Amino acid sequence: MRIILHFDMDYFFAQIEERENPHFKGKPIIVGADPKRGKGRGVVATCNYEARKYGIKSGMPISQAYSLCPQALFLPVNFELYEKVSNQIMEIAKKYSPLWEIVSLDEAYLDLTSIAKNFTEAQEIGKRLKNEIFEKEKLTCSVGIGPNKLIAKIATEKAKPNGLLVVQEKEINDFLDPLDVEILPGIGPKTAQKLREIGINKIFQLRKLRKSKLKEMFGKVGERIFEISRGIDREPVRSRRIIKSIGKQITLEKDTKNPEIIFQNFEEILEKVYSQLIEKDLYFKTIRVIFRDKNFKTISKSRALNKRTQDFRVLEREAKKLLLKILLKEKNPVRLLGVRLEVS
Ligand code: DCP
Ligand code: MG
Ligand code: MG
Repeated sequence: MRIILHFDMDYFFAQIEERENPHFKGKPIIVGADPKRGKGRGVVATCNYEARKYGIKSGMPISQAYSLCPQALFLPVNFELYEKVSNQIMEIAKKYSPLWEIVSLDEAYLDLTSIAKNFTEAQEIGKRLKNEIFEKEKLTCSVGIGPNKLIAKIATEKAKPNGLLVVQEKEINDFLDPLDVEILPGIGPKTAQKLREIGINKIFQLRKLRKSKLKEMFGKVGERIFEISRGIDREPVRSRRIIKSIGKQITLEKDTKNPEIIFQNFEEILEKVYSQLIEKDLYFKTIRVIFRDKNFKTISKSRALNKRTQDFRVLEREAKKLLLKILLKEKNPVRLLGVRLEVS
């Protein structure tokens, strides 16, 4: 039997902005791209709960957010500040268990199995963690505690904002029953849509499906859905990130020497790699460009930066320099291009 705690900061970027500018409090605040009076491109990173009342959400086009609430305060993303605050919060959290896993800037798991005798004790630890983060950082978070990561994470979601929720093993079914299937990590909008088409919206309905039916509908993923709908999750809390590098390579449709085609493909690779980086909330320090010519001769060049970064402009600039260096020397048509980043 395990006891897992999950916490997630409330409206993280926007809450930090409120803390830094107390006179903003009570107003709708949107952090993200410049709305340029409704003509801006880019998206909402997050917004506070006042802004959420207007239907604004993370990932929404900033122009749409502007039309929903033009009077909101639109603020640029001050990533350095949020990262610094995040590090401080994680330092606090790590004191509560030697077994921790940071999931993103504002979210982590702590395995309390060897720390707390039971869920009552775990709840006390959760309260202390919330209080310490609030005392030291003047920021609220939500905490979920459960017998595994899946249940702990959903409990946090249901505790939001500024709450704490404990779900014990014996309470799993009652807890999950009334929730929408889409709250389950692993059930995205597409899977949910397929389920809705056969009249399944809530988890108690999902649980009535046989495993064979789920397999027939979703293949291998169906087995996983069978388990998560019952709150079964065996994933351990992992203290160290295992990802050491991320990358992408593509074989061109035809071997070519045309710089326009080469760079067009290269930009596509860069965008794909960058979105992996952001998705996993990683930083890169070394960039490697891989080149293979029509005779399968393979060359790679890399460059290490002074400091880890998440900046796309740095990636683009440095990767293109490396590619140019290779292209100046290699005269044969290109067959394959790739980019790999060493990350942390
Ligand atoms: N973020 C982002 N783009 C997204 C989602 C999130 O830039 N599409 C950033 C801004 C968030 C932070 O990551 O503040 C944490 O994401 P969360 O999903 O935890 O969302 P919030 O903390 O903003 O709100 P909540 O209270 O729902 O956790
Ligand atoms: Mg959050
Ligand atoms: Mg989060």
